[in-house]
Amino acid sequence: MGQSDREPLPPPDPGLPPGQRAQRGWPALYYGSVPRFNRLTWDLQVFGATASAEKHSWDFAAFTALPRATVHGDLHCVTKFSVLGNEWTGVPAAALLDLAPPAPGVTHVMAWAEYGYSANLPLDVFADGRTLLATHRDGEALTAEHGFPVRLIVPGLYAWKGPKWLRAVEYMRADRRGFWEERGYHNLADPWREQRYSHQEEPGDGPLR
Ligand SMILES: Nc1nc2c(c(=O)[nH]1)N[C@H]1C(S)=C(S)[C@@H](COP(=O)(O)O)O[C@H]1N2
Ligand SMILES: [Mo]
Repeated sequence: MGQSDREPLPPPDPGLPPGQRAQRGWPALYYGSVPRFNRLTWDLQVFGATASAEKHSWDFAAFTALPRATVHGDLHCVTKFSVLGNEWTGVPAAALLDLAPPAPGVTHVMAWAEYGYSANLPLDVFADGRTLLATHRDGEALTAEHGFPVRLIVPGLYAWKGPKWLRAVEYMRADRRGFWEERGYHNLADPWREQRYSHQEEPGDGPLR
């Protein structure tokens, strides 16, 4: 019997990336302060190099009606703790890309949060089926300090790549560094390769600072 005749095996538990330790509970970590949510003024925007050249936006009611999915994803903080075994529910980034298609030539996105926090991602990472605009963890709505009403979850990367209090996604035709990537953290942030700091970057890993 050939390999292709077998039932696919479930993916193995990836465990802890090098240099990380499992954290009990769920600490909240953020730069600055927790923004206050205002249902009347909140929106989520997609701007930059969209296919239509128009900005897209959803108010809170419209955002709540978007397609939803659940993914499993560990949260690896670059300060070396990992919160394992989370189940996230929210809007797949891929669904946002369908609703607000990028123009040809878009290679990266910038995810923007309240107060100007930002994180850059390659478009293919953003489009990955596990990347989620998460509203719930383990079935419960995010609390304010964990990003209510919505945060980005990028399970394969260090957690700073997932802005809490997400407000916008910018489509870009070239890479540009986000908040921590400008302040000494690695442009790519793969925890399995321990890409923690920008001094570890190889030529081509990111734009010059
Ligand atoms: N808006 C915003 N999002 C953010 C941060 C932040 O400072 N501001 N910190 C990041 C970092 S470094 C980590 S480790 C995770 C922490 O998520 P948690 O507080 O829910 O554990 O949020 C990420 N998202
Ligand atoms: Mo972090």
